[in-house]
This record gives sequence, C-alpha cells and structure tokens, in this order.
Amino acid sequence: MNKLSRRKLIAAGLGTVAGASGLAVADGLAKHYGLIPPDGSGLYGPGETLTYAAQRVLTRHSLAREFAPSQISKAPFANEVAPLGDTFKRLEDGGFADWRLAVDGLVARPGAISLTEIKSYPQSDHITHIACEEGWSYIAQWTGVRLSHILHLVGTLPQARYVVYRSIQTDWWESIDMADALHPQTLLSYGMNGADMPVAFGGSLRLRVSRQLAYKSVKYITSLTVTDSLKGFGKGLGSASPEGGYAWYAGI
Ligand SMILES: Nc1nc2c(c(=O)[nH]1)N[C@H]1C(S)=C(S)[C@@H](COP(=O)(O)O)O[C@H]1N2
Ligand SMILES: [Mo]
Repeated sequence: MNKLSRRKLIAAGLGTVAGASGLAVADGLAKHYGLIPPDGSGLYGPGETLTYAAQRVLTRHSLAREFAPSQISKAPFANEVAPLGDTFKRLEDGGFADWRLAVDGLVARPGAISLTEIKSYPQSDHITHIACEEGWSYIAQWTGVRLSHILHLVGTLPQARYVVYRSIQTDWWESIDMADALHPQTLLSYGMNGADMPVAFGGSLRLRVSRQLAYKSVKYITSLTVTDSLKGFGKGLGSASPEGGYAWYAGI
C-alpha cells in the first residue's frame, strides 16, 4: 500500500472515531507520519495502523490504571524463559554489580550506565496490571527509574522517534515510540513488590511498558538505541514481535 492510500485509510478511520468534522484534522495528523507503525505495510498493516493511530490521537497522555497495595497478586505467574547462559550466570553470581545498560544512537552523551548508578536515580513505582497475550495476567508493584530520566541524562536529540531496547537474550528486542518512552509509567525496573526484581521476572533490569501487553516488557535489558527510523533494525518491522506474527504496537 502506498503512502497516500494509507493516509486516506487513517483519515477515514480516525474520522469515524472523531466524527465527520474530525476528518480534516485526522488527515493533517496522519500526514505528520508518527501515526503509521513500523509494521503498517504487511497483511494486517491497515488494522495495525488504525489501532495505533487512533490510540495515539486519543490516549497519548493517558495513564495505565493503578491499583491499591491490597490488590497485588499473591502468586504472580512468571512466564518461562529460555536458558539465560553463562554470561548471565556470571553477572547474577556477582549480584549484578557488573550489569551495564549501554545507551547509544541519537543521544548527545552515549555510554554505559551501571546498575548501581541506575539505582541511585530518582525512584518511581506503580502498581499495575500486566497481561500476556496468551491469557494470564497479574497485578504487581514495579519499582525503578523512569526511562524518561535516562533519556534526559543522555540528551536525546530532537529527531528521536523511537527507543529500541534489547535483552541479554538476543532474540528479545523491542521498540516503542517517544510517547511511550517518555511516559511516566514506563520504568527501567529493578524492583518488584518491594524486593529486588526476581530473575524469573526479569531481574536485574526489565523495561516495564505499562500501557502495552506483557511481551513489550522485555526482561534482562542490556542496551537502548534512540533512533529516528526502525528500518535498520532486524527486518525493519520495529521489533522481534512482528517478525513472529505479533503486532509491534500492543496497546491496552
Ligand atoms: N527477555 C525476555 N523478555 C520477555 C520474555 C522472554 O521470554 N524473554 N517473555 C515476554 C512475554 S511473551 C511475556 S507474556 C512476559 C511475561 O512476563 P512475566 O514472566 O512477568 O509473566 O515477558 C515478556 N518479556
Ligand atoms: Mo506473552
């Protein structure tokens, strides 16, 4: 599908949501481009585009629902992960003291940040619901530093549109747009339910993306890349998920 017809499609979809008078506004917004997801050109592309565009226009600043401490799930379910390997084991044995988060791409000050430094930054927490696309879910308290804090520290350049994030498990990598990256509930999380993040849940460092399905909350985060385009990453669909048949944008 070419850019023009995609744009018309977005305008029509948003027009339906916003009412006929919203059509011109919607078309203008779609022209701005941020409304076409990286996996928006495949078989399910038109659907993904409408979902993403409508959510971005309507819910850009909304918060994921937060719960009371009494609602925290007593037995949260940790999805099994593939064996973590020798490098992880060595880092775990050292209490993750040598865990590093590399940050590069469109930033003024690229570098590597230690877990100790990350823990010294202003701490945020929230109690939110995390849901796997396969059906289970739980409520937990997540503690960490806002991703926005890290992005401000390294000096994100104005062209930045996405943040790519990777796990020590190299087949797990994802990206989010700046609306989610700068969102106050998006945390580089090292604590869960008042304790250190258990390894099964992504310790030492998990990116908790609270407004999307659980598969966007990647465990064992080792690096971030700030970029203006996702074309050069993997197959150019934005993350590993669309390469495996899941939507890049998994908003809830
Ligand atoms: N590194 C890594 N991150 C991951 C996964 C994984 O296997 N490896 N699984 C994802 C999927 S599909 C889900 S549903 C959630 C599971 O989170 P939970 O173990 O807290 O339930 O983690 C996501 N993050
Ligand atoms: Mo999942």
